[in-house]
Amino acid sequence: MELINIGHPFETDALVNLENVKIISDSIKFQEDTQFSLSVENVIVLKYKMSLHDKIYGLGEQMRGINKRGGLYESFATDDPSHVPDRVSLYGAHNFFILDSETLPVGIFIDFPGKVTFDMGFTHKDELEVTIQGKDAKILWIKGQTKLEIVQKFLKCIGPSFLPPKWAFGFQQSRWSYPNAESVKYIADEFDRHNIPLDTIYLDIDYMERYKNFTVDEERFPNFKAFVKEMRSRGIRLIPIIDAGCKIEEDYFLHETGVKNGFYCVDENKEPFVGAVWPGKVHFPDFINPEARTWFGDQYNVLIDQGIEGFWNDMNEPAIFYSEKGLEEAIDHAVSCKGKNLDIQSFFALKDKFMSVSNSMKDYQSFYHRKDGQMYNHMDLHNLYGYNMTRAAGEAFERNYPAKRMLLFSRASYVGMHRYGGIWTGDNHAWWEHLLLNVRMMPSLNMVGFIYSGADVGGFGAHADSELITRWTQFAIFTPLFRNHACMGTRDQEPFRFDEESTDTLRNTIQLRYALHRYLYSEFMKHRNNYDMLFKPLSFVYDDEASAQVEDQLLYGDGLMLAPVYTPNAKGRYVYLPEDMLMWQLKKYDDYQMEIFEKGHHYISVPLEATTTFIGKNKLVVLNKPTNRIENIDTSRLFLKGFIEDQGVYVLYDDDGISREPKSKNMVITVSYEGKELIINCEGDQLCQTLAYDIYTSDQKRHKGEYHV
Ligand code: MIG
Repeated sequence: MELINIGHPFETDALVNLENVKIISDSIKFQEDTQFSLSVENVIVLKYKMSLHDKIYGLGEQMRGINKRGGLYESFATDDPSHVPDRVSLYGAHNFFILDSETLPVGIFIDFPGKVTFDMGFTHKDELEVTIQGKDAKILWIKGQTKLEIVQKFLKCIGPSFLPPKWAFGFQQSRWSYPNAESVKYIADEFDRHNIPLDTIYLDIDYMERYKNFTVDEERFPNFKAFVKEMRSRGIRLIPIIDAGCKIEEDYFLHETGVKNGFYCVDENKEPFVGAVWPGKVHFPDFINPEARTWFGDQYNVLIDQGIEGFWNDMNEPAIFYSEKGLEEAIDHAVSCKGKNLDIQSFFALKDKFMSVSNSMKDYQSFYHRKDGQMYNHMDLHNLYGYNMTRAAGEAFERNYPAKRMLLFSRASYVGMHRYGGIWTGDNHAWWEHLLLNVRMMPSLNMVGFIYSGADVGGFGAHADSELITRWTQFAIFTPLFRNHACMGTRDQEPFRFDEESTDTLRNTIQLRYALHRYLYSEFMKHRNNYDMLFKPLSFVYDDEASAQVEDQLLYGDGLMLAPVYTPNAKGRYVYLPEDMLMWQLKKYDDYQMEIFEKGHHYISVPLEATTTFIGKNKLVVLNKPTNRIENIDTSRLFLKGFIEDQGVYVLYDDDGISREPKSKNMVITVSYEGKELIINCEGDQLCQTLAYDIYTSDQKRHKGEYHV
């Protein structure tokens, strides 16, 4: 691994472990090593001539496929809810990609806090061109024998993911908004009445008093502390939202202390910059300044003291609906048009004037951050904003609650933020295309450290139908963050809102998530601790060309392949098996079909009531009996499934799920087969009493029984 510093790069703290990295001072080595050309003028440009078979993976939260070749992408954290195919930037800035070339793959990370564009063979089909909007950047490049090796080296450089508490692996229900205590209670009651597992309910912006961070509206949530406690006694945790913009209001503690201490971003006159978001006019905390981070992070205590154990940070690109200046200009423009006979060009100019008032580059250029006595224009550090908001919270939790894990995730992010929190993928839609996008994005998010992540299940914008929700839920039981969330004004989409059949299927599917809890947690923790990807494209493990073509299946953890259904009215789908595998199709955790399929392409039937997965050769999966809350899961009796040719070993990991530095326990399950009897053996920590097994061997025999640990 080598790192070149060009100019005087701003320290983003993305790279925290440079143990095995050589620091290089001239660019010749980079060019020789990577075959990229590098030019530094007002901007930095990297170019590479691709050959026919080169593929590109990575870029984290981005549109398009698993193979990113042929597209145009931009790293510039953007609040835009319209994730259409040609959208070039979403909420994250994840400048890491692997060029999988015919010679050797190389991974490249551009550590630069401003805008970067990635023309991955878009303008010219065989030219890769990266443009960094500045003269100062760090470029890290990593060589390795395989793509996976490169990713693992990179993940070591950026450090391990934050640890979510175990309960954060339960099902989570959200909506913009459950506006008062009654509506929250109603949701909890309905989940219980329908016997659907649930661990958290989200509080969107309406819980606050006039959208003021760290306040609770007393009319809608009277005696909030007691309410949090009451819900907690039912095993449900409430997760409030925090926005980046802080309301300007006299006597509001956050406003007063922020202004007094100079903790807000400033305009060119060093006055706090004014923008407008949900609360109306706001100031934006200067998260780049470590003191401001400490101050803001400590504010979460207001809610933590009332029993809150998790948060989601929103609007931190930052989203700016308008600035005073921008709005004034637009209004002036409109006034000047009044009474005139507008030609079409002028009409559209008028319309665009208002459309471009939000998230405008002019506004981003007009405010500043301050750190160590220096001023930085926001444009130059734009992509660090959401990262440092979440860092402010994460650092504070660690400082103030060193013994305990908190749930935390963010909308905007930069590489390195995963050490403090996860991400959700923002305002997607109830579109089948966005279910597929969710599938394709999981591995690229894992490539940049975001292992605790997920999409709004069922889609945020637009009305969802029961079939879409069902198929989406069947995939999302595997995503660590498993949350159904919807936009204001859309149809209710909680799992019990549709017909009885759909409720039954959704209950069974969510129960399956809880039945897989021991396994999913074990896989999450092992992959996190080993700097590995939890979701992998097939081509990261299998090197045949057919695997490289697969854009709609994923390898999950160590042993499963997922082949989700992402089209309406599907009775079946094509699946590519990179080796012989055992299809495991589940209507319920204890009602399933298994069938061995040979390596190759198959058309398989995919009933709407069933989640379809595949178990790899010599792989094992562990299940537990589901309950309606993660914390009530009984683990004395576990169920072992598998597909064994000669021997499979599964290491079941567990810990207390709440300590920051947990003591790990490992039970090693070995299943051997020599053509006669199946031999099961457990060693290490005793994580259950009984293992009820149902295992297929590659000679088409099925073995059922019980093993006492
Ligand atoms: O401008 O808080 O992505 O999840 O429900 C919309 C309201 C602000 C955007 C988030 C979404 C959330 C919504 N927020």
